[in-house]
Amino acid sequence: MIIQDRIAAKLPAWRERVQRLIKEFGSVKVGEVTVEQIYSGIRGVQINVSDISYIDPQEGIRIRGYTIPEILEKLPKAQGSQYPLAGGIFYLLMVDEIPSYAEAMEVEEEWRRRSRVPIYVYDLIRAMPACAHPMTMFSQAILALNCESVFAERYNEGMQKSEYWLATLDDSMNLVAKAPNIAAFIYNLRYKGGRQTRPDFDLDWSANFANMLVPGNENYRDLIRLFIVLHSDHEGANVSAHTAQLVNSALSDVYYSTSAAMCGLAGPLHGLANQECLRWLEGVYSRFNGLPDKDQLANFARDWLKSGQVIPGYGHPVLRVTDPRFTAQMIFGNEHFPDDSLFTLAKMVYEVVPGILIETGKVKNPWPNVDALSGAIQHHYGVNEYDFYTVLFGVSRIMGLTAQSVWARALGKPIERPKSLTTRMLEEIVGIVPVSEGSE
Ligand code: CMX
Repeated sequence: MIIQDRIAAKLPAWRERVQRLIKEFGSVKVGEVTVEQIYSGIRGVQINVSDISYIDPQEGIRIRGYTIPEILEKLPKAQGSQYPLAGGIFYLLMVDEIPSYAEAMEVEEEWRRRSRVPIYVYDLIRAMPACAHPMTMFSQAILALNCESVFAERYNEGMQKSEYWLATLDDSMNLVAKAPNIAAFIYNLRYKGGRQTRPDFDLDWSANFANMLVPGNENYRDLIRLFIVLHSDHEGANVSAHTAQLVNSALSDVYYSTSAAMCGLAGPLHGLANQECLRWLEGVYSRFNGLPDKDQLANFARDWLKSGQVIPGYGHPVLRVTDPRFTAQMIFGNEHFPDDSLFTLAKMVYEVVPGILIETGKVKNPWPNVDALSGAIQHHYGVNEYDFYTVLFGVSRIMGLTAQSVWARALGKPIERPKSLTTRMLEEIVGIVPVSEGSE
């Protein structure tokens, strides 16, 4: 398999770099942790190394060193399209090189061969109650696939540690290959009366996924090609990425770890924000019976904040500028449907809301993140069942999550085990209570 061969060729040098850091510089301090950081979501504490992607607060994400515009320009394009092949972004995430068209297509061909989803997964999804959120269905379906895990099987047979990454890669390829079929099945079962569109193996991976959701729409295929690139990875320490790393570090296979990551992505402060965004935009639209003017929107946003709620799609724990993934979607919308009503409203929100968030004096980043637009764009193509948006996000994010797992196992990362303290211990450390007997 092409990705396996390329990683294998790079591994000795990577292992040497990491081993040198641990052996020669293992005792060098990287940072310090404050009491405030412990109480505020271990914010900014460096807990992990991931070479797959990095977020610069002032610039946004770089995937394997490339910015979003560079990636969109350099990755090989699907035939007849100016948007990249998913096989190309996966290759970049995994191998750390921009692939040729032939290399990206080889990955896509491999996915095609692995794409069949066992019937029990569909049975499980069908058996879930009507109240189950699509993310619950998606996470459960991924978990059920654990029956197929190459890693679990080989581990039981006594696989060598040096081969963990190979089995993890095998599982990852299988999971990515099957994810679009599972997601489309959930969508059509939940919202389209169970009328499924069969996979079209003449289409590239993204276009095939798009076609199973919105059949026969070339522009929607391009949107999904773009969407997959934009959502594929966002550093190693956000909720879903960190969850996947933590679970996978216990040598739970990627079906366990990705399913767990999807549960984190399903939170309204993380991936569910795209669903919340569209709900918010629709709420504004119906409140004003159409587009408000800017003053009306500003007052609405102020009242919303006063009621104690967040404005979804705005803010970020790391970013301090407009998310370049938001900008890429804005360019797409302006090219394809500049006058769409919800898209126009989303643009107006971008002009008005940052100023309102700045007024609060507490929001560290008043600018939009990726979620501020993705729902409005899906809505344009008729995918207005916003409960489903985080599943779309999840299908793409599986690529980054699994790339991180493959490299973590390849570099021999051990099980994660940070340490927790008691409040009393912290009070002792800061010196406001005497050190108890028996403590140091
Ligand atoms: N609307 C209202 N208040 C906001 C806000 C927003 N969009 N963004 C931040 N704030 C508030 C916080 O709730 C916090 O208030 P309190 O001190 O009263 O608790 C204060 O501003 C400071 O927060 P921050 O340091 O600027 O932001 P955090 O790192 O704590 O939180 C995030 C980041 C994304 C959870 C937050 O900005 C938010 O809730 N945004 C809306 C939801 C959203 O868009 N999430 C998607 C994130 C993208 C992703 O998952 O990758």
